Amino acid sequence: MRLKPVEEVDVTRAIVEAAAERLRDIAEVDVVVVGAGPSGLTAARYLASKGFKTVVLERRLTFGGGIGGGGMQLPAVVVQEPADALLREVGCRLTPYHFRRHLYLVDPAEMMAKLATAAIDAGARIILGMTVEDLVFRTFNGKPRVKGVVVQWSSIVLSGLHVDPMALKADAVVDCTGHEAEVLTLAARKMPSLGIEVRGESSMWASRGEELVVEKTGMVCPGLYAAGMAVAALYGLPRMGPVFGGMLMSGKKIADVVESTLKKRL
Ligand code: 48F
Repeated sequence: MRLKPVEEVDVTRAIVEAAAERLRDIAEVDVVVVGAGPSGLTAARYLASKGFKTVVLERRLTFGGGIGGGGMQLPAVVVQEPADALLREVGCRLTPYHFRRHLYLVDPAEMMAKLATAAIDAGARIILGMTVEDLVFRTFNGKPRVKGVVVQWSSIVLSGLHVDPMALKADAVVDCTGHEAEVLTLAARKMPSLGIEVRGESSMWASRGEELVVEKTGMVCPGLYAAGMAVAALYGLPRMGPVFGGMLMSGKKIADVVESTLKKRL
């Protein structure tokens, strides 16, 4: 079968029109999730399935965050019960580890692909190659409240050129940027009155880190939330290595927290 002819200019027009429509659509959303790692993709899936207009902004041109690196680049990661259920929901195949039956092995490529597919199928948008470089805020009774994000194409950021960024409006911004907690760090630096202090994660204690990261997942200040390793960085919790149950459960929890906060404001 022969491929149909393609006019270059049609490709150009089609992309420009589609991109303009998409960018206009995400200019104002309910929730911006920053980072398409395991916590961000899981948060986005649950938020979108709850009916929130959700966009995930990811700096790189791929989704998955730290999943793809497996454990020291060996192509497997571990998830523990009961978080295995969250991967089964998206169709991941899990192999029980024979020595500890509550631990399961997952293929990183499958996990990345299926978490992202599930988020997109639930209605979330994922924009790749976009960096969140600042926040939008307003003050209420003298206190700052986060109202959106300032974004730039990652390629522009990497170029070092001075190109003004643009802003997206959101009722909730969720920092899922991982170990660096980038959004929380810039909020701490630029809005000291918020009283945010990013302590940086501590050394490894997998089980404790997993437990605490889920427990501490939540709202950080009005309009700004944290999930995944950003929570560990914020509160100085132990790191955990290539165990992902806590990231998934944290993503699920933040969707519930955002839902209850936004509903209260209605
Ligand atoms: O690092 P990442 O996977 O964060 P996570 O969801 O999961 C952590 C685990 O992968 C692993 C672990 C498990 O125990 O320790 O490390 O907390 O994904 C974070 C994503 O955020 C993107 C970054 O490229 C990555 O894909 N990101 C970081 N800063 C920005 C950003 C930014 N300013 N704007 C947009 N994306």
